Amino acid sequence: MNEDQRSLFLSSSSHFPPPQGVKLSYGTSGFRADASILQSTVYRVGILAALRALKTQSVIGLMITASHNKVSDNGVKVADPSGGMLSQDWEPFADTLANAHDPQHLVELIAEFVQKENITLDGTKPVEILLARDTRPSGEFLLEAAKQGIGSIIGAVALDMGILTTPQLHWMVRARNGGVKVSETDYFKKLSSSFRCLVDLSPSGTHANNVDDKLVVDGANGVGGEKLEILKTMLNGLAIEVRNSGKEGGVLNEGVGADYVQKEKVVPFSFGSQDVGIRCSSLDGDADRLVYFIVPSTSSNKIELVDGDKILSLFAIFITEQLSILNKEIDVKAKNGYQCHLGIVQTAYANGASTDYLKQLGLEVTFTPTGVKYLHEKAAEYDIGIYFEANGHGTILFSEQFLCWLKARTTELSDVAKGSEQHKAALRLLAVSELINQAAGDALSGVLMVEAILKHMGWSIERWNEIYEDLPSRQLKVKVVDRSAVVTANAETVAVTPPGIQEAINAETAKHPRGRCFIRPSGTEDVIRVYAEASSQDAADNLAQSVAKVVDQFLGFGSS
Ligand code: G16
Repeated sequence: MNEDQRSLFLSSSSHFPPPQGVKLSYGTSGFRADASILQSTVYRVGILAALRALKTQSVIGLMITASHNKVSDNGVKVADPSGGMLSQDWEPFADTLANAHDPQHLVELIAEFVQKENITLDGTKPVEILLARDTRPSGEFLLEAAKQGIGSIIGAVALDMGILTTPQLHWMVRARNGGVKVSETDYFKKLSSSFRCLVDLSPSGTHANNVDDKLVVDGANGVGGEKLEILKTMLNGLAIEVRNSGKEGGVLNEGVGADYVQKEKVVPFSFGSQDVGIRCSSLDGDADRLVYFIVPSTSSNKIELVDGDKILSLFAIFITEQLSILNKEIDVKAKNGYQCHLGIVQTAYANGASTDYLKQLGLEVTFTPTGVKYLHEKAAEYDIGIYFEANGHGTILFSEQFLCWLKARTTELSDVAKGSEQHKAALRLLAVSELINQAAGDALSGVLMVEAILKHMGWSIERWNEIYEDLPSRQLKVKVVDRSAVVTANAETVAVTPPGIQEAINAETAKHPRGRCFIRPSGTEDVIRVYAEASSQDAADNLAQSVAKVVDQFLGFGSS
């Protein structure tokens, strides 16, 4: 590192002293904490993103959001050249960088890393970093810190893309690295045109159940509601009403949003008896999660949740149907044939009934730890990989090889075969690959995908919800002294430490028919999460409560 670069670092980093007595870690989805202590972290992630761009000689993304967390929190994460999450082998460096105690230490760490990674810091090959933030008020000053971090690396240029959903930024990074300089308008155009294409390919006569009725969407008082208001004006054949768009003065994620709806299983603010019989859905604070729900015709505020597992199952049914139409007329062993490897990826949070259902469909199901960074990586191993977390994070990935084959099939077919069922199935799969965000789980593209499939099947939300019945479940969170004391294995189904805790969980679980329970440290909040499932709601509630007590005994504030 030359002297100019060194002194640039020293002077700019002195404006961003790290918070005292706090240890930050690049968790499930980047750094998250109270916004008031994040300036130095975001500044340092700006440096990290710039180094990543120089290393890969690609466009990198930096998103300022804390997604489902309360409005006083904020966070920051990096999008890699593929549009996916930051490569996991850079996470330890992110941690070290964020926790460096003074400018001198920071400069030494960077110099060492730059040398190890063979990164050239002479400005001869300039790179771009796309910046975006969600609607949190703290995003504004944190964005400035990110710009300063990027500006402290010679040759790194920050491009402020404004307020975006997290998946929009991931999508833009991916597209730009594919050589297309896209804008937000291109994103909306792509979604609306591929949705139209998919709907136009629906079998005639299947629209009856839902074509004329509307979808009501809870925007979590965040960026997703705002963007959906724009997108809906570009859609034909789908009426969307957005509530909790943030304009009505509601607070982000407070009594609203996908996380609230999924965890509490109650109606979000501004929903109620007027919504009985209507399809409802909920986005989270940065619009990368989506759940649907039904308001039952009772006086309680409970809902019937149609969660990420059901969305996954709906997608799997549709994709399987298209593949079987294709395969019916193709000899997969022939020269022009293709044996498409379809895989499903879930986490331990997946309701047991969903996994049973998917396996009954003959599908290959694998599990990873929580966090889209793990699911995405696994799903990318298939020709078509469908991944979803129960909380509504997920997407469908297509391999380049399979897409090339599909494109060739649609053009190769004789004029007679064009318009055949086989041709339509290939076109539908291509439309899905355009509509669904290949970079990250995206609630906006997810909504359109669900709506297009329901139209295709002629299904109401009730019919969709009936594909299987969820096992009753309960999630709780427990505040502990140090959440890192819990280390898990086997896709988070077993707690390896502290010693003895798994045996205590097993003993509680054994008391309940069809009981299943696990604990894990959250990567986005300072808590231990407890998930319990059992044959009745009371049993699931009791199991979760008793395991929360176990956690408190082992790790709570009175434990030491
Ligand atoms: C992030 C991750 C998700 C994960 C969620 C919950 O979501 O992107 O994959 O499921 O955190 O994480 P935890 O249970 O570790 O707190 P989001 O929507 O908050 O970005």
